[in-house]
Amino acid sequence: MAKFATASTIRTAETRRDKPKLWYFPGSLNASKAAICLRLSPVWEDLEIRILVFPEETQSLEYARINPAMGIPTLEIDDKIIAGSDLIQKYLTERYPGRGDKEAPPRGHRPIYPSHA
Ligand SMILES: N[C@@H](CCC(=O)N[C@@H](CS)C(=O)NCC(=O)O)C(=O)O
Repeated sequence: MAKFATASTIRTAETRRDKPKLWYFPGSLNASKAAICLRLSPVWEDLEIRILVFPEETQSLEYARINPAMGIPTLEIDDKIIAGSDLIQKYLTERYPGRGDKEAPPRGHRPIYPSHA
């Protein structure tokens, strides 16, 4: 039975991946957030994307083995299986920051658009 939101988790995989793999469903906003984070990261260049059909494939045994909560998205990267866009964003920012992460203005920096108030 589908829920509305699933917990984010990070697990250690049995084998280390050379190439990251994103399990993605186009209708999921959380999957879109993860895809944007990946797009900003250098790992995008060598990313495998598995597009899932909802709910047939997201609730399949194959996917349950990757993500037992069967939520979307999941990223397999290095020796990790990361479920949830929030943890995917954190991992990429820490391990594989892209120009967007490194060059983003710090909090409190002046806004892009000047205030006319
Ligand atoms: N905490 C996760 C939530 C992931 C989540 O709940 N995804 C939804 C789709 S946007 C989902 O998989 N729903 C199906 C279900 O809960 O069974 C995140 O930040 O990505």
